[in-house]
Amino acid sequence: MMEMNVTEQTTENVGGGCSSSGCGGSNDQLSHLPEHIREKVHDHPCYSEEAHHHYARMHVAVAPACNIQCHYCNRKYDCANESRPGVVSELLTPDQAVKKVMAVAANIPQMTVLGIAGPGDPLANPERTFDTFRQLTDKAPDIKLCVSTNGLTLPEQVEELCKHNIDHVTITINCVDPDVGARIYPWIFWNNCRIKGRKGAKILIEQQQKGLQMLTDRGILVKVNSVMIPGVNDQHLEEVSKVVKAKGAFLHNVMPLIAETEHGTFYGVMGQRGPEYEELQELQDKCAGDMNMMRHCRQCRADAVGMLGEDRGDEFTMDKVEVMEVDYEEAMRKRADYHASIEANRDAQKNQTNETFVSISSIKLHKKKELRPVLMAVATSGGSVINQHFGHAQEFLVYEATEMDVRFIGHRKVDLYCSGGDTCGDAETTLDKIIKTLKGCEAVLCSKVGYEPWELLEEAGIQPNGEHAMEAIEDAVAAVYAEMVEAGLPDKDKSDASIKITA
Ligand code: CLF
Ligand code: SF4
Repeated sequence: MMEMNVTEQTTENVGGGCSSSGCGGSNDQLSHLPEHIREKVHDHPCYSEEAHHHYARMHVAVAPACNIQCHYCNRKYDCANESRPGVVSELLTPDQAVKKVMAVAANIPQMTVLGIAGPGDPLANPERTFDTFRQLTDKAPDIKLCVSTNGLTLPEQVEELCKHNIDHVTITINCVDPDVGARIYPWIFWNNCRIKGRKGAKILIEQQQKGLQMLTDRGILVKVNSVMIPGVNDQHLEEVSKVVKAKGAFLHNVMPLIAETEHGTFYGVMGQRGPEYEELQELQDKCAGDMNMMRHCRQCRADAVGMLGEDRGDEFTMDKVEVMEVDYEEAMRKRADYHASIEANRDAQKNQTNETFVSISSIKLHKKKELRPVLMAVATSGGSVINQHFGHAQEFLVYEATEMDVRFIGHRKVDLYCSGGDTCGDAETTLDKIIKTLKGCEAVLCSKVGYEPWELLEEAGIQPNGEHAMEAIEDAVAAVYAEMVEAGLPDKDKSDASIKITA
């Protein structure tokens, strides 16, 4: 059996110095990590791409204030460092946040992580943030705690973070050059003064780098988020990747800028564009030479609840939470059982043998032809399997298959094609948009697909495929690739237009 690499790679880089290594040998992307690091990331949906198919996170919006201004942020929207623009439904006190976390953890058994990520900067609201963490450490000891910050006050708060047993910290680092920073941050608030332009950016960068080093020195896993802003920092982020890797960051998450006029941000109003899918992937691939990349980020809201890519916040508004009766100890026992069953499933998936790549290689030898990669879209509602109807998908995961491996490269959001009832509303327009969003993909794998979309997808050069329902995603993508190779891969249409990433 030929070994296959699946999904993104991770590194062993805690406490300074990290070495990129592949994950060949099995589809366990964490297998090369030391045990204590594996334990930390194994069920964290952001730090492990594979885990995000199985486990959920939630955010509590307890941190309203911010100490810097980013050109991509408007205060009435969520912090764009960790969320797509959209108002936070409810700002919570720490007591309310704790109640909500316990209610969610009792009702969503997949939940493993509580993050504080806004709507402002958590460390600019230290009392509210640390009060929430303090209470949760005591009342919900099985939940991992996670925080995301712009890093301005990080060095002064590292000791406090350590006290709360916080293993995962995200710092948003968009630049390591103050001249670039001056084009992203108009001002920072520092020592009771507003400091503008390059001078402010320089302080911010120094604080971020110092905080990063302090965290990695203490064995805390640090993820670095960077917003890719074409024409501003896109050429600079490779350098950022190198610098943060050298300081021991665990993962780099390059996210697309989302800037729309209606968000009222500086960039939105000024018409600053976000990157195309291809531009984002190209930059992520370049950075991956130096660093392990996160590609499954959903830029979630500061009050998001559920699996990445879904938002169950409406089920847990405070008026509903207040009347929920929660026996947390009982819920914890049930969750432990549920997690054991998830792990049994994960183990079963890992143990599946895969002969596909052997067969691809023999076809290649036989045909003596270089094989090009193929992008495929997948509809899934979780569990690492193909289990969603085409018409029910609100996002598609995109995988790249080559003769050697299958790797996850990102997700694309779409409008729901089928919203129930006898008709599918404005289905034609919606389908047009979906097809446009899937451009570049040559197949779409789902549990089922209706006759109408089937025809139009085929016409657009995207082969619908419902034959691999309930199969593991990577195995199914590999199998479809083998079929395409066997049938003779057509030359790629070079005319694929770029598609803009939108919220
Ligand atoms: Fe939240 Fe962030 Fe922790 Fe995850 S999100 S604080 S590390 S628990 Fe995750 Fe959401 Fe992307 Fe953030 S998908 S926006 S990376
Ligand atoms: Fe907005 Fe977050 Fe930037 Fe603060 S750090 S300005 S909340 S995006």
